[in-house]
Amino acid sequence: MPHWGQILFQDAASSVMMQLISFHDHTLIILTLVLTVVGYALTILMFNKYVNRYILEAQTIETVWTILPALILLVLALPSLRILYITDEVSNPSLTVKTIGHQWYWSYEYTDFMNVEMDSYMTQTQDLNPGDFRLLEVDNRIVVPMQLEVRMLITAADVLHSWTVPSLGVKVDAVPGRLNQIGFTTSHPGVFYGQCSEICGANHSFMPIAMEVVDSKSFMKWISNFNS
Ligand SMILES: *[C@@H]1O[C@H](CO)[C@@H](O)[C@H](O)[C@H]1NC(C)=O
Ligand SMILES: [Cu+2]
Repeated sequence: MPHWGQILFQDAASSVMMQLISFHDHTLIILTLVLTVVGYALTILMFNKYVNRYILEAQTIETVWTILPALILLVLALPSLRILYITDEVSNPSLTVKTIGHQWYWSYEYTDFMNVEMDSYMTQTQDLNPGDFRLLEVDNRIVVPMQLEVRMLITAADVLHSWTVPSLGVKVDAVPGRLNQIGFTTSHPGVFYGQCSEICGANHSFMPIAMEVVDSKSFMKWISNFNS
């Protein structure tokens, strides 16, 4: 949940998001370094009239300023690729949930539990309770057990949507006729919010995602209520 004026990421609720935040900080440090060095060189150049007699055919400096940027790019690219592959990994999920984007709501199916199904519509502003978050609250939250790997299968029934939970580091396109997959493991219980992230029509802004992460006992209790 972001707060007013927040400029950085939401608190991480999964290990992937922790790594993404670390990567962001790492990139920002390198960016600052480059900006400082280039800024220093430019300033120095502007404030004196000297010229270098050996500026042409200067093999040494040209070697240095070719190799150095290449190394910097490598230091940015390798961790980025590593996280890309970690994000895609679905190794041993304990639960599969399927979500379908519709105009304009999400529906969820728990295929491991006799296909429990539900629609998840945004709570209208006039129906909010005190303390609720406007445009983020839904009537049926998706519930998942914490600290267990969950496999999400994501698709759409009509147009493109995108299922997104920023604090988990998850954003997956929901494409009609295609089943996308993502795995995530939450680190702690809580309610995590997201919003559809692919312009999908008039009510695109009004199909939020609210995910409740609870311990597995509470999850089993919640899911068994559907079958009774
Ligand atoms: C968008 O949602 C509002 C509120 O639920 C509804 O009144 C309106 O008809 C919807 N817009 C369209 C184009 O369906
Ligand atoms: Cu949308």
